[in-house]
Amino acid sequence: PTATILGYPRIGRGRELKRAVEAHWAGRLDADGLRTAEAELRHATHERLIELGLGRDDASIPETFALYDQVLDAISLIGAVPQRFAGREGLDLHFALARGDATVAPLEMTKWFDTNYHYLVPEIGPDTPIRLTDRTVVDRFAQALGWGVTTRPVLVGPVTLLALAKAADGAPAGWSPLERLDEVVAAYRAALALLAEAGAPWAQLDEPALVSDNLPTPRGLLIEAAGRAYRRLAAPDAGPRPALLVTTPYGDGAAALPALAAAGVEAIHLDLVRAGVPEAPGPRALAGTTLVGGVVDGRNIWAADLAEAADRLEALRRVAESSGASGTAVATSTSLQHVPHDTALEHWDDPVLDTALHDWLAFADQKVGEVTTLARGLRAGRSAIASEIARSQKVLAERAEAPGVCVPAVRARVASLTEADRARVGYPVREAAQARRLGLPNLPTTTIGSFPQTADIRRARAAHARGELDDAAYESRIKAEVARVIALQEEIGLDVLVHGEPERNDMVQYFAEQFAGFAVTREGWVQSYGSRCTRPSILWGDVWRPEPITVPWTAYAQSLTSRPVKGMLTGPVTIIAWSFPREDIPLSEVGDQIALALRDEVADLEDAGTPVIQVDEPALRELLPLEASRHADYLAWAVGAFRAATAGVRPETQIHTHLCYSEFGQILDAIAGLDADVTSIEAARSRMEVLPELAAHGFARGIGPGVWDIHSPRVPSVEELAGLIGAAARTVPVHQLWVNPDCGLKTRAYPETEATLRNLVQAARTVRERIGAAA
Ligand code: THG
Ligand code: ZN
Repeated sequence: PTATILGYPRIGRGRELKRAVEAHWAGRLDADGLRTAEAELRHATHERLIELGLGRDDASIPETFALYDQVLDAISLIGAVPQRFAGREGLDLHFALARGDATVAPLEMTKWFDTNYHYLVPEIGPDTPIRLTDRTVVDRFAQALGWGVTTRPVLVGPVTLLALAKAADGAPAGWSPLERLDEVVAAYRAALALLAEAGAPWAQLDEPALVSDNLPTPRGLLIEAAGRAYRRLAAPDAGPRPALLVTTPYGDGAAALPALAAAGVEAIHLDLVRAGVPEAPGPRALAGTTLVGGVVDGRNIWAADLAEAADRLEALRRVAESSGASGTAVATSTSLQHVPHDTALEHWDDPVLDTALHDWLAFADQKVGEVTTLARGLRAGRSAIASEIARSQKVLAERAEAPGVCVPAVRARVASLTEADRARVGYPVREAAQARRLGLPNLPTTTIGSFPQTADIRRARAAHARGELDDAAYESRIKAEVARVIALQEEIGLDVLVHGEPERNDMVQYFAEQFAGFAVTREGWVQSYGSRCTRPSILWGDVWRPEPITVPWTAYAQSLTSRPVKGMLTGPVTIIAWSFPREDIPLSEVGDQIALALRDEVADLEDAGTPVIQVDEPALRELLPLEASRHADYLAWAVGAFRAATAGVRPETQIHTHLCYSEFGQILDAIAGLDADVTSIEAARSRMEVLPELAAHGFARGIGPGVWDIHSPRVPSVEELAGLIGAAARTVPVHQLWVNPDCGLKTRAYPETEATLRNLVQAARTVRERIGAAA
């Protein structure tokens, strides 16, 4: 293929996948029905991609469908199922791995590289079975061939699969899943043989691990492992196989290029959005290999600068030619799974959407068009796409001049930020002032912020958005919900209460709707994990806060109770990470703009009498650049922005933050640097692995390791929770410890939420008594 994409959204233009799998889970759609829905969705996707210009017969259409997650599909492919799932099979096994069931905990879930997509973490030990046990990838190929489309099957590559795996329980200390590479490669080799037999001319193996310094195994060793793995996968004497395209999305794959080329794979993809065109590796170094230039951004929604992309492709072609490569092709930098389907699905007549924005954007379908345009330019010369390039230049020029893109007052305020604006008085002073003001017991209990979003509340919000419910009626509906949630928390006996966030759709979109500089979409869904989606906001202009956002709800909640109510905000890094940010100014500057808008909100909350304010940064780790050389710069601006948002408060105002998605190891300094008085973190699924690290790091402020894994409806018992709290209390001084769930409760239902919170409060009391008795 000369024009291709690494992957396409699988959720469906109308979120058909979400509806089908959720209907299956609810017992409303049987396994055959789900298979039929899958087939319809894949078939529609293939036809759409052909309509957009990809070839029907040349393997340029990638098959990246997965019912839940592409890593889960790779785990299934090689049969690497942990022992605790024994006795399950088929779709029941598949979804038990993903979501757990009545008796078994699911695989851990974490972020895919530096994206907001979550994958399931393979658990691999010395005894984990590994052999080809699943034909799904072959069946999907054969089915599409039956429809008359020659697809390119896509698999998570063997090195990436193992690099992302965690050692299974019971594995010896220091054991690495990569020790099983030979067996995994053998399973992949068997899968490739079946694909060849089914007639697949190409297969794609995604190896983003080869661009990351953020994995447990050093990158150099991963590249070496890839050299070995692909020598065996590509070996000419090992029987028939498809030609192999190995991709290196999300970062700079240049270091892996020589090893992959020497292994004999037929095509190598480089992400030329995140990295520059590599140096030519040597006169014959790429013989027999096609270089695939990922020049169209798969992560962002801005229309490409076609002139710049064409320059890059021409530079790549020179590298290819001087290294004896067999060709140059055009692709996206990453899978398009990170962007919505199609700008045409938006309601551009909607008064809240600035129609000018339409021209600035490219969602997945528009990006396919960009790829085919650039491929035409590469083939026939730049003059063949002159009109497309001219249009792209015109849009970029218009965008630069559009009102709101540069707001001088915002620029000036950011420029005048000083170090003093980012600093509070020392923690001991704050701790004493806060203890006096709040009067909390040891092991104070709280929640992360959101309470379950009932269907009724969702309906009210939707009706209000459509204008069918007037402001007054909406406000009283939300107030009633806040009052209910406050009363419930008082009755359960929690110490620091929240208003429950019934007015929020999403913790980023809610703020994006109120800040200047953002647009939100109605149909721009992107898969977050499994059937869950978000609609990332579009951060296109300078950011500022026209008026207070959360203050009325928080103040109302506080008026109902004598216990402290925590105000809830989303931090600058998370707002950036879960939006599609502008790229015409540095992210550090965008971060400070958002920080100052939040600083205004924090000041107003404080003035309204809010004693505790939480600024969530769950995405702090997510935006950590994959290259170690870029960590320090990122962490400096990320921490600086958080501090600019929060450091304006008085000592007696307690600042909380919340982080999730574990793997805090590399950012412990930054967590301490946030200087929050209390930090709650996800810890239940990883069984508190982070606590010893934090303790060893000398972390001296409040810490709330999550004791309830909110990703599952399972209700932990008082004893189980008390055990976790007790374990935490052996690692961290009791006066620092808080007791809370892992994350917000908005995806949970009330029955398990109430039951667990009661157990959690009881468990905290039990441990307080035990500790009191021991003291
Ligand atoms: N907001 C955004 N990104 C996120 C989260 C978030 N990324 C990480 C994490 N939280 C992902 N978690 C979820 C949890 C629930 C849902 C999506 C991501 C969810 N989505 C609804 C659905 O798919 O039905 C739609 C929500 C809506 O109506 O807006 O439940 O919190 N940006
Ligand atoms: Zn969380």
